[in-house]
Amino acid sequence: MSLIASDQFRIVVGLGKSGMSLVRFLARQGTPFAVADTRENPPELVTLRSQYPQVEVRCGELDADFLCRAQELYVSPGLSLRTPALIEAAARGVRMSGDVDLFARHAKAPIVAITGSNAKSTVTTLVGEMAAAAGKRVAVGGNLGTPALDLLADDVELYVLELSSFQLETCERLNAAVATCLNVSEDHMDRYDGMADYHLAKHRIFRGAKQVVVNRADALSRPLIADSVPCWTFGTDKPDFKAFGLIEEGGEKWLAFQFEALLPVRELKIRGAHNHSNALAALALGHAVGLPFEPMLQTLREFAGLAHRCQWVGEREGVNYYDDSKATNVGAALAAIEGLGADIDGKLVLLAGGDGKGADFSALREPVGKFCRAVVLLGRDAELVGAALGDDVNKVRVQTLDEAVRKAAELAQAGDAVLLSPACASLDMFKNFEERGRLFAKAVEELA
Ligand code: UMA
Ligand code: ADP
Repeated sequence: MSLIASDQFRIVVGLGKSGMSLVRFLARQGTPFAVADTRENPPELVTLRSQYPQVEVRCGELDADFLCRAQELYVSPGLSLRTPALIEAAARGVRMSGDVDLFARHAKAPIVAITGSNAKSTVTTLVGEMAAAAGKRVAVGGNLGTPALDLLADDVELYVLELSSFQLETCERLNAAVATCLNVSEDHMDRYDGMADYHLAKHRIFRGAKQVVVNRADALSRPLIADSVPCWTFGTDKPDFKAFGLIEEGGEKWLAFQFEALLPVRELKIRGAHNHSNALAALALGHAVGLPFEPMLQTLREFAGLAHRCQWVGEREGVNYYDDSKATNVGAALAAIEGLGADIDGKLVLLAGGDGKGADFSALREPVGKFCRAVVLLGRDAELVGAALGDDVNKVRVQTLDEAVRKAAELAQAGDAVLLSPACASLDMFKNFEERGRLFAKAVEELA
């Protein structure tokens, strides 16, 4: 394949899952391209070499001169655009793009676009299941599951995409039928220059959106858009016009739209105030794209939640064990501690720590003081988390997850819950959050 600069030539930067979806897409389109990855042995190298042996691949440190042979780069969400070679290529006039940008240019069906610091996967899955229950041919993916470009198909009637701030950085204009930023709390501070920078990346989701959904409880979820763009809201307070919320009727709480009660929260399988908010967000998004209420409510009655999100994994001697391994930031752990803490008779024994991604853990201090009997700390940033919690709570430092579970079992009393909600990423000790959750459940199973 020739490497002469042309207005057709592209380079895929990053050969992971999304990079490989770009390779498939560009090959299908007949666009000439090459691949680069800073890693010597990127995850999809073997697949690429066997399926597309003619494609040039450059592994190791990025070479700006090589990148400048392309008119456009498709950069992995795993790489910051502030990587020096990418800055240089951009300065020399190469356009920066990504898989979601390309997806948006080619998708023919409406897009429901979902970002936020937390609850993305839960709400994305819910909206996907609601659409399927309403009889739509729906394709669900993005940051969760299948990469966006692999979803493109002529017969799809609705796309539901979970999008990370990383993916949005390279997305110029998504033109979603409805877009939401569910909530914004500190995350990925090792990649962004503070909260304003992170917020800006997330809010790119609203570019070209035809409707928006806003969280009434989170001012940072509200986009700067023209008044003419229809805006639906959700929140766990009483709803008003164009709003989803909670109302009291017959002595119990109901999910409601405007003044109409839809479903008693007792019929939801997912628990905690944060999940009421998630159910309402999904209803708002589904309603915005015309899904009828009945199949949406049926989905809410049946949805038992995703694995590793406050998932019950066992009971020993009156103590329940919950896997919330997906709580990889402070906001998520807060929701779990407050949600579960208020829901049980006893106290929580919390397992926390891992790769803290530069976060400030001080917001955990008060809810931990209120709801936790003890905290078992593990992982690279255990000391940082421990220091932020202060000295009023019993803290125990351990080296392994097995040891953490055994320690937690000793500390917990009947009626308590042991909660793995680390407020940190897992990558310092585990392959991913799924592995951390699976090993937690296994350790619980192995308790004598
Ligand atoms: N990397 C390099 N050099 C490169 C490219 C990547 O060192 O040239 C490293 C980076 O540390 C990077 C990691 O490899 O973080 C993964 O990059 P990748 O290109 O191999 O990633 P993919 O397999 O394409 O996965 C990406 C998303 N990963 C990230 O954003 C880090 C996946 O989200 C997503 O599911 C997938 O595309 C399909 O769309 C994962 C994720 O952790 C689940 N997302 C973050 C989150 O949810 O918090 C944002
Ligand atoms: P994401 O895809 O954004 O990481 P998930 O649906 O996978 O979101 O949930 C991740 C974590 O966030 C869960 O472990 C849960 O404890 C927490 N969480 C769920 N809903 C909310 C919410 N509405 N607000 C804050 N945290 C939440």
